[in-house]
Amino acid sequence: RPGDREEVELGVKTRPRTQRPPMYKVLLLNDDFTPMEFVVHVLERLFNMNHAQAIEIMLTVHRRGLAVVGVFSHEIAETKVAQVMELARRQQHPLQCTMEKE
Ligand code: NFA
Repeated sequence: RPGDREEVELGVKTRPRTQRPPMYKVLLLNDDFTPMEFVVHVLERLFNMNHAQAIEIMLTVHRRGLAVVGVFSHEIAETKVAQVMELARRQQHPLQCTMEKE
């Protein structure tokens, strides 16, 4: 049939599909103003980290500029980002949180 070879080469139609939905990394970004203790609090409260884990990840963000703080479905990742941004906004901290497809 015309088109069969191209479809096979492109992986169109014949490519086996998995059922797994894409996952999203939630990233926390460093800034010069948000207090370290606030970041630790956010990580404990919203990302279920213990105090030692939260300090470790906060310091990674502080030193490297950003870190992945969790990997979630699209809906959960969006909720986490919104919750971080809302907590930061309420305390008037410039902390930024984003998400990115894995
Ligand atoms: N860099 C901030 C400070 O020195 C701390 C911080 C860590 C901010 C992680 C944002 C994210 N107070």
